[in-house]
Amino acid sequence: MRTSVPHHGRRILHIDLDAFFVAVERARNPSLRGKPVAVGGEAGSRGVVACASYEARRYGLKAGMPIALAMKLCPDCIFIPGAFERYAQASACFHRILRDFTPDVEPLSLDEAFLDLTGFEPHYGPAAEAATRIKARIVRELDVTASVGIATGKTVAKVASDRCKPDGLLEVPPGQEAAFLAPLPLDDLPGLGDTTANALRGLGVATLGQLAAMPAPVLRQRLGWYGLLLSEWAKGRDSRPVLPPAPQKSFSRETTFPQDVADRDLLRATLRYLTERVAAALRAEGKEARCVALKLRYADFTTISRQHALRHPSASDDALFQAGMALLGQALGKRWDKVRLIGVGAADLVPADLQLSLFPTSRDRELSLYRAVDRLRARYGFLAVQTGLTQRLGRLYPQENEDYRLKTSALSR
Ligand code: TTP
Ligand code: MG
Repeated sequence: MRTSVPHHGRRILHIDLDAFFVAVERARNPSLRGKPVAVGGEAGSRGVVACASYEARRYGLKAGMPIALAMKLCPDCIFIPGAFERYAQASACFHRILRDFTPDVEPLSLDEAFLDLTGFEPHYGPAAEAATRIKARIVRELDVTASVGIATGKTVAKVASDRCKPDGLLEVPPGQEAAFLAPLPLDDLPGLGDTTANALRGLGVATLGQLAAMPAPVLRQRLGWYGLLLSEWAKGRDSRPVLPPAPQKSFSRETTFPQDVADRDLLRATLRYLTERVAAALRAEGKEARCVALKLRYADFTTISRQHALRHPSASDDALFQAGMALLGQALGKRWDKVRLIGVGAADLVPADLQLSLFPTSRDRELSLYRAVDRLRARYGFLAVQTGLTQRLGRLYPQENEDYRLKTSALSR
């Protein structure tokens, strides 16, 4: 139905969280509010600023600036080293909220996405109302503000959200795109790099209105097809669709040990932990795996990978772990040596069969148990529920955010 809507009738949202890393820090520590704050590197170190609060930006601080310079510009600024896991977690929550509103979400970065809300009026009211609800939900769940631009296409929506920061909402009505962009400098157009901007300025073009007015043959000659594309965008014409990412084909988690490991129990415990993470990720996506893979890297960096096909698709901790253990047993049977890295993956995915039958089978009971575990963990952190096996990892790894902090955090998906 939506494909029949012409491009100029679309309602595309661009949403971007405000001073994201700082906002996450402020949610945990409200005393940072209203003050110049920067996340990135340790104060006095050679790092750079990753994120500066709007108060700090008034002193000229911005992302990418060396900390040393930032300290000079704003001696009162509070510098925070930052913790990527926290931002990754907040980001996952942010993108989950967006997907609650529509599956048509194209994530752009940790704190940024496009949404296509065309045709959702009967459901959420006008797009601006939906945007207000999305913003409110993000504040409620993350205590972070967002800025939203709404337009008929991606380019104008993104420019609009940039221009209403922080905590803004700016809708460009259909037909107003070109007039909205016209007075803005070239740098405001996403996709227009420094080199092109300089080339255009050399031609006497300084604003998007002037770019839009350039004769096509001149642009074509100077900048090629790219020039024509930029000119279309500068006119506010952009029919590119919002593209949700392709469904994930596999899930995996791996970690490198702080020291090479010969202790089989420790290998088993780590495998158990990684498998639980993989299984939880599968369940969160409503998927089951037909194949389990084990990866081992020995101390001499030799790396092996072994797969095991499951008789029935599964997202059960135990079923996946048994398969992983069988693979580990076989691998170590062939070569018994110190292990540097261990990883587990789930592949050949199918949609989970979520129907519980009228007369519960043992599989159904297991499924309800895992759902309860997942709910507990969503509330109290991953370590709220542990098996005897994973508990011993506590001696090896520091805990952070109710989870073990492995050396290579299990971000690989
Ligand atoms: P941005 O959305 O570009 O910036 P921001 O959220 O800090 O501020 P705003 O959107 O309100 O202008 O980037 C999101 C996060 O990505 C940012 O908080 C920190 C991180 N980041 C870096 O680590 N290095 C960088 O150079 C940039 C630009 C961002
Ligand atoms: Mg941002």
